[in-house]
Parts: sequence; C-alpha cells; structure tokens
Amino acid sequence: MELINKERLWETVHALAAITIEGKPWTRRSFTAKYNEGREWLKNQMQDIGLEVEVDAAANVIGRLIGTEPNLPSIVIGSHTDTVPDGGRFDGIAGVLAGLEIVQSLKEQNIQLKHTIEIVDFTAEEPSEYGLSTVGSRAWSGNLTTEMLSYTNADGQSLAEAISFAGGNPKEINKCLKEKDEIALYLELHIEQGPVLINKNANLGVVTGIVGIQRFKIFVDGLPNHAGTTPMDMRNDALTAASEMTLAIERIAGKKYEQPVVGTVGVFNNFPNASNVVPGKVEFQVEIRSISEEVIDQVASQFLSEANSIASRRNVGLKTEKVSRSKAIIVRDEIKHLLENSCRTVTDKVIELPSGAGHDANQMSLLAPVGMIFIPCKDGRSHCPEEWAEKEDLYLGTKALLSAVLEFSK
Ligand code: HGY
Ligand code: MN
Ligand code: MN
Repeated sequence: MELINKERLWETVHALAAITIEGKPWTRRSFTAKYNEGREWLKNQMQDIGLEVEVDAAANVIGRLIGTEPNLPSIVIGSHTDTVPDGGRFDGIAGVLAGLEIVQSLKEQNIQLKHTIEIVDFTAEEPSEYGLSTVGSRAWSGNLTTEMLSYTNADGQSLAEAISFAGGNPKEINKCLKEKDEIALYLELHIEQGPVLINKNANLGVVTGIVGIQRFKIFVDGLPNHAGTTPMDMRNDALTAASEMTLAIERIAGKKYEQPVVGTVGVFNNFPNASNVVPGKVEFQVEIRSISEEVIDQVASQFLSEANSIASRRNVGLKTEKVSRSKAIIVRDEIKHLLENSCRTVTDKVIELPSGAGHDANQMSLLAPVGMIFIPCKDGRSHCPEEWAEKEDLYLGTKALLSAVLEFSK
C-alpha cells in the first residue's frame, strides 16, 4: 500500500483552511475562538488516528506516536495553524498536516519506529496581537519571558490571559521548557513563501538557513491640533514624522550589505485618525530580517539614529521599544544531506535555498538539529488570499519528509 495518501492529505489541508472567519479570506488569528475551533478539529483528527494528544501549558497541541524505544529523544514534526489577517491556506497548515499524514500512514502500515514522533501545532507562530511571534516554540526553548507574558493587546488583555483562552496554563509555562537531550530532530515542511523554487522550476527546496528577525515598536508623540487653524510651520505632526521614518527604513535596508536584508513597516496606527485633526500620536512597528546578525544590527542602529534626528528636526517625541529578536540559524550539513537525499527519493528537481521567512525552527534550533523542506507556492506569494500550493508538490514534500524520518530513525 502506498505510504502517504495524496488525496486525504489534500482534503485535510482544505478542511482546516475552511475553518476561517466568515467573510474574511483564510483568517484564523491566534488566541481567537476561530483558532480554538481549528485546534479542536486538529485534536479530533489526532485522536481518530490514535495518537496520544496533549495541550501543554503554552497551549501547544501535540499528537504523539510512541516509539518502540520511548526513552530515546523524540522526533518532532511541527508548524502552526494560526494565520496572518487575510492570510492563505497553506502557511503553517501544510506542515502540521503533512506531519499528521506521516504518522497516520505509519500507523496504517503498522510501521513502528524506535523514536517517538511528536506532531506539534505551535501556538501563535505569526506575530500576534500582543506583538510576539513563535509563542509556543519560545516556551519550549526558554525564550518566553515573564515580561513577554505581560505584553498586552489593544484592549489591554495580557498574553498570559490569551494563552489561558487558548487552553494553556501560563502559571506553569516553565513546565514546557525542553532539555537539550529531549529532542533528537526537528523537521518542518513549509511553503517557500517566495519566488525561488518557482523560478528555478524546482519541486522541493532544502533550507540552508533561516533569517533572524528584530522587531521594534516605535511611538511618535506630536501635538494634536485643529487641521484648519494650525499653520504649516507651527505643527508637530506625528504622522508626517512617522512617515519620514518609514521611508528611512526602506532606504537604509535598500542599501548594499554583505548579506541580503529587508526592513518593513507593516503595522501603522495613527491617533486620533480624524480628517480635521493634525495627528498627535503614531504607533508603528519595524521589522528587520537577515541571515546575518551583524547586518541586522547595522540596519537597526542606522534606523534608530535617523529616527532620532527626524524626531528632533520635527520637534516630536520618540520612544522605541525592542519587541523581540529571533536569531538567524544555519542548518547543519548532516541535516541538509539527510533532507537532500530524502527529497531525491521523490524528485530530481531539488535545490538548496535560505528562508526569508521566520519559523518555529528558529526557536527549535536552540534545542535540537533542525531541517526544513520547502514546497513551491504559486507566483511565490504568501500571507495573502492568493497563496496556493500544488497537490503534487505537497505530496512529494510529505513523502520526502517521511523518507527523512525513516532514514534518521533506522
Ligand atoms: O513572518 C514570517 O516570517 C512567518 O511567516 N511567520
Ligand atoms: Mn507566516
Ligand atoms: Mn509559517
């Protein structure tokens, strides 16, 4: 019997994707009722397969297939089921359900590995309303601090309360901490979320490294005033100042460095946001990504000093806050070779490439060797309703992942 059921895998991906906010394309934001609904569906799938199901203190959903030598460190296959607003149907979902299909196929064929395999839906991989991303895998790696648990959303609710709402227990978050020797290998299948595989006509990608991400919150304080009576040379306009800072990060990140780097402002809130009021306050977020930690630091310091000079020239207040920093990681050669060989069991159109997207693998690399397999996504697009992957590529990627697990656990 063929290992990996292509049709079943495709159906489960679309069944989970369909659990989305009515009227909004593919949205299941972390810490919402819709997110919990999707995870209830996932837990039922895990139970139906006969896995041991656990929800840990960080609300990570874990399905376990116990190995013949349960004292061995486990093999973890993970990703996430939360989305960005107006997201797609494959980012995160593909990885969790590829893992589920693997353990379901092993069970159906009575193939028992010596390693226990854990399929994990990590809580809130995407930047949440609390500003933090990779919340669940941070709890495993020890990078979810008490201060982070007190981060609040726009309504003043804390991340700790949100974790409780998702089924976790923030008071026992330190019970999630994994020791170095608990995990033998972390693997993740993911859509590339970029154009490289498509442009190189490759079916699969072996990830060589994952960017580090530095995120800041920027608070610009001007002077709210009447838009009709305040002359142009007597304004402390928070929005025009914040706009100049936004263009500054675009220009600074657009320069040449030893390694590629990107800088983005994706969150931008203007107050009081009325057509006849000179903006008094702007809160926006900057993120800087590169495979090189030094380049991230170079761009960050140039940006912060330029933001300060813009603030003083425009006579507005400026406060900057470091929200999070995930380290860039390089995949170990032996894991790249393992994945290259396993990909080549299903296709010869395999290339190596770095990941411009962050993943739970960034945190998991602090605990175990990590590896990622990418599948192409249509037009290289992601984090949008048009995000799409082909059934065949998802099938090939999942078969390759299974072959890597079988090889590693031999
Ligand atoms: O933002 C990212 O890089 C990932 O999609 N969470
Ligand atoms: Mn994403
Ligand atoms: Mn993702």
